[in-house]
Amino acid sequence: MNLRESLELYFIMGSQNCLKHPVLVLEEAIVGGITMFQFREKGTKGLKGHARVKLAIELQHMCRKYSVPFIVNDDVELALFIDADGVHIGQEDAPIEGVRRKIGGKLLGVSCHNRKEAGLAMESGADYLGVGPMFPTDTKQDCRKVRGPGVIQSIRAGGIGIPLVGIGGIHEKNASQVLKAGADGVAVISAISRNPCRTGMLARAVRDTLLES
Ligand code: FQP
Ligand code: MG
Repeated sequence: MNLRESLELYFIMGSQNCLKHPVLVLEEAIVGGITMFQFREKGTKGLKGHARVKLAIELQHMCRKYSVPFIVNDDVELALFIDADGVHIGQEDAPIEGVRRKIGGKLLGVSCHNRKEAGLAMESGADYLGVGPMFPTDTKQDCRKVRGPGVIQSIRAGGIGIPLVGIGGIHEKNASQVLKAGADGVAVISAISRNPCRTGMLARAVRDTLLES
């Protein structure tokens, strides 16, 4: 699968987002139709140390079983240690060029909030962008102000064509707005982690919108 296709329905989570065991949540999400996964174990409720690494490996094995790309959030050393498929970093994390040098050919995703950050991320070696927040969300406490799908239109209008997902407050009812604005896919945490049995509904909403356009 190429990267653009893998970004269609990008599921992000850690144990702090789940109401049952994260491995069960992930398998249900994969069966429901997610196309990429990001391990984001962080915050005061997140696992630490050995337990965190152990969970990462368990989730990575589940992804391998179904050939779903496995990305690590923030932690470049963990991604290298377990040989993940890639890393996702934000504007407040390590500098993009340095991470690119460390990870070689692994996938590199970068969070962006506007056209300027998107352009710089692309020049610095990002493979894909995560743009948001699209809508209000409670999942991330240190979240920036809501941009709306319009920021994706402005990034595309600015000539930035690399693979890109929208993130923040996305669910089956508003996903189509994000795709119609020019995203290749949507990234979600709560929409799936709190309700993995509904993954199929979201996957179909995304698929149908992409087929229409
Ligand atoms: N986009 C994506 C993705 N994944 C993310 N984790 C973020 C944006 C947010 O560093 P960041 O990244 O701003 O915050 P945090 O490390 O708390 O997640 F594109 F993959 F959907
Ligand atoms: Mg980060």
